[in-house]
Amino acid sequence: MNYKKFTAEEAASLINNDDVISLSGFTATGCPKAVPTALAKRAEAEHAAGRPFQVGMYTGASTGESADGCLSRAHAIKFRTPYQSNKDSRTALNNHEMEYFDLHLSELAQYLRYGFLQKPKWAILEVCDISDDGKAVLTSAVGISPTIACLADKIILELNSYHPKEMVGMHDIYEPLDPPYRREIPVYKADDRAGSPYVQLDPKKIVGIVETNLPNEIGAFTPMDDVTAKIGQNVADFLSAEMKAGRIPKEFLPVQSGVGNVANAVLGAMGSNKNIPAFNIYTEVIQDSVVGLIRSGRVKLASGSSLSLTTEVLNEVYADLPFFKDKFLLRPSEMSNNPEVARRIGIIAINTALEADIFGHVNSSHVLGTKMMNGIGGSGDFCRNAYLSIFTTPSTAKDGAISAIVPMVSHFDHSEHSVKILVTEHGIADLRGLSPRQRAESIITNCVDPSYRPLLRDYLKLSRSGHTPASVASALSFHVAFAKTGDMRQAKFEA
Ligand code: 0RQ
Repeated sequence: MNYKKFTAEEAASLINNDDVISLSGFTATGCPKAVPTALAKRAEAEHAAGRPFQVGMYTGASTGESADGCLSRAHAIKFRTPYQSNKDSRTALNNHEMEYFDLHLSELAQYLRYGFLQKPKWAILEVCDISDDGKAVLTSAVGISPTIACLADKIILELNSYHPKEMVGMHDIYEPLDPPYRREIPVYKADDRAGSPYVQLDPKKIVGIVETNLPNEIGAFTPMDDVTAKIGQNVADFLSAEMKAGRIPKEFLPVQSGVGNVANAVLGAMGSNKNIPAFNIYTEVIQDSVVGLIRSGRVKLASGSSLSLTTEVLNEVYADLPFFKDKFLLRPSEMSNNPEVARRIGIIAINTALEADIFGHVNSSHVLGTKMMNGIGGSGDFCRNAYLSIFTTPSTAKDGAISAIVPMVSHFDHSEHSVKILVTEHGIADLRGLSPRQRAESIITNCVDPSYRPLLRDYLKLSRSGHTPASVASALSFHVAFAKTGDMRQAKFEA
């Protein structure tokens, strides 16, 4: 191999204050780890010497402890997009220590190509193999790698031997042309391939390679409890009834499933429901439950932007690569989350809400209106364009002191026009074809925790006129009550 080998510290020493870096990966998988960690140490040393040191940072989605975590603690990030889910980066952005902007994940690659955002100087990519003519095999995620590899002035590679070179062929690397030359992405079924198994790099841009052997940093899921199990069962029962009614074709449709504990449980429940035939997944993050479903034959193929698997489960996949290799397709986020593809292939989108309101608006990103949790991620890419868009949430949080269903969402991500089905552990509100008044009735009856139903019915009585019976004076009364008393059940309404 002709490329220079160097240490992570030597690589980090090339990056200057105010540079813009961009990383491979999508969630805490497939991301470089050694160079960002060395960069955080460099930032700390620069700060200790009284010099400023901060970089702008683009990634496919979130990253893990060795990028978002240590760089946030080192106060080394000036601006950041499009998604995060790390405790320290959440703290930093909620404390205004970094400028963060949330973006639909499918949009970042084209935003960069269109010149809407500052061009990255550096692309730092995790690969499992690289040829002398620049053919790079990515590891367990793709994200925005093909785009940043093209746009960045310089490339640093982390050649991570934790990931087997034999995974070549699992990736489908494709970048669309930009308007006015763009054509449709040629994916007509979840398992269609459109691109190449590797990312073509310009060898002249590769400044060096850091050799590593480091696992991903995906945290464990909380075990399924009664509430998540019931939500999963409700979704599975609903989909099976839709099939019986002829509203989902008998072959079934590709499933997109969001991030987190609830989403993991929902997929598990769908796999156990024998009325639902074996299905394909067309999603962004492939989580643990999918691996078991592939083994049992309940999932035929999973296309996504990342294997967001815990280390134990990823090791299981790597140990049995001949079996799994043709059952996963890893694609750029611009392709996995593409609205055009989602609409064409008829995705059943299942995402998790933090909060929903009685009219069907959803907040996926902000706790109590102001504090960012993770971000919108890909939920907006899918829900607006899905064949059927389902949002799930436990009906309450914090031992019942918070109702996840409120008079009006405290932050707005997905509108009543995109949210078709709402599911909690109590039941299913099918909002298709309902007016705002009917939606409110359906959500209160089927989804709201019984301890909040009378309050929400009282709220609805406040406004007797108008198409949407909202009360401007009391719309955020649940949130006000929580701020004042620590319990939304103490809400008081103004006429
Ligand atoms: O807090 O951890 O302190 O107990 O929120 O709640 O029930 O564990 O939910 O792990 O399934 O994540 C929306 C965050 C759900 C995730 C979200 C508190 C609750 C708990 C987490 P604790 P759960 P999950 C694909 C698509 C947006 C992006 C997306 C997410 C914590 O699914 O980030 O969908 N989605 N992307 O107590 C205050 C409320 C609350 C609340 C729950 N109403 N108010 N706190 N909590 N409801 C992926 C990608 O895009 C990459």
